Amino acid sequence: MSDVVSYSIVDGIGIITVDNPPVNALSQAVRQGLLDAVRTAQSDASKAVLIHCAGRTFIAGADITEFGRPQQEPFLPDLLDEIEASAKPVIAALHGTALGGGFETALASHYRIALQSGKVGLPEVKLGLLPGAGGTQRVPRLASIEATLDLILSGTPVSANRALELGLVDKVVADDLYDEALAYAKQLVEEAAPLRRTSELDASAADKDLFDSYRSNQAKRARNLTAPQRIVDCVEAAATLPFAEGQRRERELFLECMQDPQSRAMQYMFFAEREAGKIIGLARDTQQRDVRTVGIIGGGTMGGGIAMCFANAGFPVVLVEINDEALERGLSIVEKNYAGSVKRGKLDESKAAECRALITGATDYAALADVDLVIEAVFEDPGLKKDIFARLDSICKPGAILATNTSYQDVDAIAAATSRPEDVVGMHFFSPAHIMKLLEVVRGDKIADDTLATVMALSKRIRKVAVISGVCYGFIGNRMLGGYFREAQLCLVEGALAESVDAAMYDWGMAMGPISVADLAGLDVGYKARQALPADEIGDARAHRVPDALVEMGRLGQKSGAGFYQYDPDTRKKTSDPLVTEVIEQAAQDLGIERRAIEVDEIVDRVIYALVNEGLRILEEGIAQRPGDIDVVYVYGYGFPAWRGGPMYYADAVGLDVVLARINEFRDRFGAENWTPAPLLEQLVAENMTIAEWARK
Ligand code: 3H9
Repeated sequence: MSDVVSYSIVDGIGIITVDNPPVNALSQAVRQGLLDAVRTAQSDASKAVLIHCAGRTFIAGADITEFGRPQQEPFLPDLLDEIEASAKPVIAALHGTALGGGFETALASHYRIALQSGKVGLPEVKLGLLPGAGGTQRVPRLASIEATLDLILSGTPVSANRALELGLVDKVVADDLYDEALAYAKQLVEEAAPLRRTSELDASAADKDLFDSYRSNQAKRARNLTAPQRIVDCVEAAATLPFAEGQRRERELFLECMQDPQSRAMQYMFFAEREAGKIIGLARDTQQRDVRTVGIIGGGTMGGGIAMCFANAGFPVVLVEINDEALERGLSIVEKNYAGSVKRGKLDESKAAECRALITGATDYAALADVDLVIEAVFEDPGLKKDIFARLDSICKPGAILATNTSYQDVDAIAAATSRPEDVVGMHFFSPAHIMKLLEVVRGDKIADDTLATVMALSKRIRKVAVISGVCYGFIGNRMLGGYFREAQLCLVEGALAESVDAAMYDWGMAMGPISVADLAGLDVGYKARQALPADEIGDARAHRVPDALVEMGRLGQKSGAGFYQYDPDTRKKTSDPLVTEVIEQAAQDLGIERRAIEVDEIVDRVIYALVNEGLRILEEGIAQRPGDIDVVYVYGYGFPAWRGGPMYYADAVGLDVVLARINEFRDRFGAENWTPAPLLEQLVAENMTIAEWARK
């Protein structure tokens, strides 16, 4: 029939097989193949039609690589209408992840059988889209309105068994999906089962208040996002209009999403995330080391969180601390975190107990002699870290990977403390490590290819999004953050208030304003780090004036109950503190700065363009492999809004000439020390090129 869709008749059943690796996405060729096969089946000897897929999954959705180009016929909604209109029963056999347009194909079939290990879902919202091939109209004809909205608005797939409970599939089997599906099809033929067309069923009912409450809830939870509101509109249309009219509404709103810059940014992020895992200069099939056991040095918040990441993925972990007391404290934090995960419904009790049992403790480095990977997670003291690596060198078995979880330090210098720098790598986790998705993998000068390839593959097993960074102070994320925080702090002394800087950035889309982030991280962390640095590396001293004054007043941030804000000891709810405004005003006076009103636009541009400018330097120096990697770091590690696509994508979207003009304006107003445009920015503007175009060269 075609390269990607084949058709044959087995035992009277027309078997359509989709075989379009890696995930059987609905490319034009697959859509055409499906249409041809369904049409053939209408007039041949088959009595029913079975759609199934080769490889690891049923169709995982529309082919996202085709988005943004003119769509070619057959269009998916038309194809699915034709499948549903088939005069012979159509059965979909689901395994792997039946997602998006793939699940919509199943919903347009008359019966659905699924493998127990399979999942179904409509993740379009994660791409800034809505299910555009009948998903918003057919799901509420099988499941309740609440279940429909929860499924589509979360974008999170559900298990086959849950789908059965919801009425979204008809039968779940433990294994042998193909044989079971064939038998099911034959049984339906024998029973002369009706053509159960989903579009002909009545949609579930719900009153207007329910839709409105979802709208207002989404306005808070999915702040600034347009797709969730359109999804509620579509499902309301399903509940109130005949199928064909609802479908028209879905089409209109789907096309609106497609035109929306938010969706383009989120599609870009989808591919940037996958691209980040690829190591430039290394073959995809580079040999990997076998990692089965893990040792972690340091049972603090970070070490405990890292231990959980590995235990959750099934690795036995030994946590090493300096004495019994510290070890007990570390293990009790792990215990508390697991209890929290159970309470929040993230893990069930037995799974949590299973994971917890994988973590053991020790107070002697001898426990690390046989592990395959050691991660050092002690506090940021370069001397201590080097001592630890020298000890590991003498204790660990040959071939063990030795990783440091430093956020700033020179990984090459740490590697040089061992006789095996090829085995040393940076693994910079973000706090809380068992929750945050990002992992910066730091590639030292002497690292072996198989060390790097192993760590990148491992990061996928522990469900992190890994990005490779070269060695520099702060790597990609924290290095860029320097300018971001500097400008936020300078805005304060020049005239803004903590609340107005936070509000400007939060409203722009950041998960949290920079001043609140500083309080959360602890103002003493930067204070101590600055004291360890030579004066010429501290940066603009005016920017540290207020946080340093607060630390010296004992206001360390959230953990001490006060920093830039006051925190309720029980709820951690923050309130403004007039005393902080006084500290800011005093700092301005001491610095001879006359405070002025600062517009929101100025706050946003200073803070974000500082990020962009440093990002361009990082690119130019080759610290990041590609602009998308920087974007992934910021979206997954620093709360940058995915719908703006990360700082590099954002700069291209604004226009590099606009960014350069504004940076030049800031240079003229505030001085070249903080505002010298990155050479790459000037070069790209001169050559009339975007960052994305430069990266493709
Ligand atoms: C939609 O369906 C719209 C409709 O409602 C309406 C239309 C009118 N297209 O993630 P992985 C590639 S919107 C093209 O590493 P995993 C991916 O780039 C769509 N390519 O594997 C990667 O390529 P490479 C709704 C796709 O096992 C390779 O496959 N569907 C697509 O960790 C492996 O991917 C979704 O949003 C695609 N749809 O996870 C599902 N999907 O190797 C999106 C994947 O060159 N996909 N690729 O880097 C996923 O969630 C995961 O990929 C999946 C597998 C769970 C399927």
